[in-house]
Amino acid sequence: MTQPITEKTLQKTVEQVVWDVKATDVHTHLYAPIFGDILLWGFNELVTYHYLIAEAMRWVDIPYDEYWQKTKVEQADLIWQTLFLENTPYSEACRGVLTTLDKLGLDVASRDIKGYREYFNDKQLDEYVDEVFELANLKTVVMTNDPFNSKERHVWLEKLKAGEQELDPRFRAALRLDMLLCSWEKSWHQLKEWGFDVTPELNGQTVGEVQRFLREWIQIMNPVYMAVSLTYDFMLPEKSAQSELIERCVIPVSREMNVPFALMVGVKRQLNPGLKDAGDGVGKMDMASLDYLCSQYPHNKFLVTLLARENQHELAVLARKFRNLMPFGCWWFLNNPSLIEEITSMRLELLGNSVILQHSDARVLDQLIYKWAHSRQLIAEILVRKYQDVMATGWVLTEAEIRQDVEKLMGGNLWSFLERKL
Ligand code: FIX
Ligand code: ZN
Repeated sequence: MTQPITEKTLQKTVEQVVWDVKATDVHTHLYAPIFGDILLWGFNELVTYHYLIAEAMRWVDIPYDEYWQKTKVEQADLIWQTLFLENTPYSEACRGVLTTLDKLGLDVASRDIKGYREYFNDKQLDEYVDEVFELANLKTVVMTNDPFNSKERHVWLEKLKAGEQELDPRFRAALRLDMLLCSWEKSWHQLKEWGFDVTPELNGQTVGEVQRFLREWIQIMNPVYMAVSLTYDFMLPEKSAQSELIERCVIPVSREMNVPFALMVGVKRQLNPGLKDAGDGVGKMDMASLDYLCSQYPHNKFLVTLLARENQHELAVLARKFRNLMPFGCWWFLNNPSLIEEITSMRLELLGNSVILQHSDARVLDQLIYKWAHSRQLIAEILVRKYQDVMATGWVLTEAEIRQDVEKLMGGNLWSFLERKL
C-alpha cells in the first residue's frame, strides 16, 4: 500500500481501486423494499425505462396513447424489437440493459428475452437487493422521497415512524420538495388539510408553518439532503412563491438542521407530454441565481447538479469560488460516456478531489449495475491520465493515496460535506 506507484503499475492499481471502493450513490429514484411496488426492478422495468421509451418512439408511428394502453410486457416487447433487434443497441440506455444482463451472468448473445424474464421471475427481492448492491459495489443509495406521494407517505407514517419496521440502512432518504416549492398553488391546500395553518400568502404565520412542515419531515425521514428539481429558467431572488419559499423556509431550516439543499436545475418540464416521464427536455440556466445563493448564504450547504452541458464549466468555476457549493454527478442527459469524459476531466482539472463525480439517477434497481460499471470504467481511465500527468513532474504516488482520492470522489465527499462547519 505504501509502495510508490510506477508507470507500469499505475493503470492496474487505479482500476482495482476504482472498482474496489464502495460508492455512495447520491441521487436515485429507488426505494428500500419496505416501500413495496414503487421499487421498480426486473427485465420489463429495465426495458421500459423512460430513456428507452423516448428512443423507441423515434421509430414507431403508433399514437402515444396506444403505447400507454399496452401492458408492461407488450411495451417491453415493442422496445426490445425496435431498439435491440431492428437496430444495434449501442445507445447508452440500450447498452446499459445488456451490461446489466451480462453482469448478472445471462447470455446476452442469445437474445432470449423469454429466458431473461424467467430468470427474474425466480428472484426473491431482498436477496436480489443484496446481489445488486454487491455487483454495483455500493454502500449507500440516496432515494428521492416525496411527502406528497400518498403511497410513500403511508410507509413513512404508518410503518417507519410507528417503529413497526426499520429502514434498510443502505437506503437513505432525500426530502424532495418539488410539490411544495413548484406547485404552491396546490401544495398549500394539502398542507392545510394536514393541519398546517397556512394561507396562499406567504405571511409570517405561513412561513413559520412551512418551516414546521420541513422540520417534521426531517425528523421523520432523517434525509441526507433536501432537494428540488427546478426548470432552466429558475431565477432567485424573484417575486414568486417558489423563490420566497426557498429563501424564507428552506434556507433557514437547511442551515438550522444542517441538512444541505440540493438544487437540480435545467429541466424543460414536459416538452412533449405524450411521452410522460420521457417528455422532459433541457435548457441552459442563468447562473446568477446560484451565484446569489452561494454568496448570500455562505453558512448554508448547497449540493448542485445541472442538466445543461453548457452550464458545466460555469458550475465548476462557481465551486472554485464557494466552498459551500458541492457539485455532484453527470445528471440525466449528461450521463453518457462522451459527456462524462468531458465533465469529469474538467472537474478534476478545476476542482481536484473536491467534487462528487457521479450519481446514477437509477429508477430501476438493476440499473445500478450498469450505471456504476459504465461510470467506473470511465472514471478509472480519466484518473489514470491525471495521475500520469502529475507523475510526469516527478511526483511520487502510493496506492493508499489513490484510494484516499477515490473514496472522496465516489461519494465520501458527501459525508464529509455534511460534517463541515461552514
Ligand atoms: O428530477 C429528477 O430527479 C430527474 O432525474 C428525473 O425527473 C428524471 O426523469 C430522471 O429520472 C432522469 O434520469
Ligand atoms: Zn432524478
